[in-house]
Amino acid sequence: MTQRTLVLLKPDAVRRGLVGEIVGRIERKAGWRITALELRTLDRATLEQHYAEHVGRPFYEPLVEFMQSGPIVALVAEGERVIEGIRTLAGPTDPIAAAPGSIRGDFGTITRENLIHASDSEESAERELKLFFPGLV
Ligand code: FUP
Repeated sequence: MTQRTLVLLKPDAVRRGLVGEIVGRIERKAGWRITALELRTLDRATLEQHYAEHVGRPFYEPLVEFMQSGPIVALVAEGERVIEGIRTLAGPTDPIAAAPGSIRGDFGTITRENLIHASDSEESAERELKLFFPGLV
């Protein structure tokens, strides 16, 4: 089943020079392709929509601040079961709980700065792709 998903490489990943490392892991999966990629700094309005489900949680404000703290890389990846697949490459939200070999497990320590966002379902992917790449057909 070919799918499309939205990936964000967060400001910590860009600051630490890990873009190539993370994009390389996505590219190396057989048959997956990057079909859009852009470095950009996010505004609050975009982040409020992106993280709408977390409004009111204690980590929400620091998360939105952090996500505006520097440029991010937004990309679209396409391929066989890519939604579930990139979530597996990323590992769970808490990088200390994430297995070595996963992106968060290999490079992260604290939950807020966990390097990567990837859509968690087909519904989220559709919504997030529209938000970040509205021109995409
Ligand atoms: P994930 O789907 O793994 O990206 O994680 P969530 O959608 O649950 O959370 C989104 C982001 O909020 C995380 F990537 C980091 C941040 N967060 C915190 O800072 N603290 C928490 O306790 C939970 C999430």
